[in-house]
Amino acid sequence: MSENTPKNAVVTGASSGIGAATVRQLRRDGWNVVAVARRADRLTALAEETGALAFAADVTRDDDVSRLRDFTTDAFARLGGVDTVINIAGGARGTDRIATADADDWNWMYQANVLGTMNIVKAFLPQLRSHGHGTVLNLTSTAGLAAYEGGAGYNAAKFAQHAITNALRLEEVEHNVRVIEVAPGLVQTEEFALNRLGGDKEAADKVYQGVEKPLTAEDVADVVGYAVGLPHHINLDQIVVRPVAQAANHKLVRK
Ligand code: 8X3
Repeated sequence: MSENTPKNAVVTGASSGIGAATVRQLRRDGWNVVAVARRADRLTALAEETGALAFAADVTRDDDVSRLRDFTTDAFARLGGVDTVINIAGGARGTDRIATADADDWNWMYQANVLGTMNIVKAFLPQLRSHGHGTVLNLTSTAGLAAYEGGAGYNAAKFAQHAITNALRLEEVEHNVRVIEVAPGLVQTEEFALNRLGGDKEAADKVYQGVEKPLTAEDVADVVGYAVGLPHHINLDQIVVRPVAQAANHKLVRK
């Protein structure tokens, strides 16, 4: 590894799905990882399995984020400091149309996807700048690139997260901070659709029904690991990743 090869990462949303798969991928690739999520029990199991360090925190809470920053600073102090921040925490709640939109769901989605990303980036930017070869990767969604019926609240949050990713790339270029967006389409994880649909397993299963091969969390983690593992002067600005069966958000082949 050259001296500019990134190797010390913070990964949020690590308790399940793409976040947990990303922690596993990075550990396999030889990274030091601080894995972050609210659910301590799941994090502990992941830490035991992978050798990542676990830190339980809610990315929407300022005090949690400050404690996370301090913990990570200490953890990576003798390893060259944090060089990579991967924002995977977030998610969807509800599929209501605007006519019946639930403001609490919208508020939760804005907090988790947008303010959570902002809080984490803001907390670690001073260290990424002083490192000299920092990377931020934000996991957005194809829902942040095109709107769809029943998607408005999630679309609004993901369009916003996509926008702050673009602004960040412009703002931080003088500090040599690389900013990557990974925007997945249909990914079958244990929790995404279940959370969105209020725990209705049958409805969640229908989201993927008949789709020959939806993406898996591991597929997306593979892409994330590739993007952050590239030499630092290469910036994959935006990676859109879908299953082949999904030619566009609204064009999904079901057999
Ligand atoms: C998930 C993609 O199509 O469910 O972020 O909005 S979609």
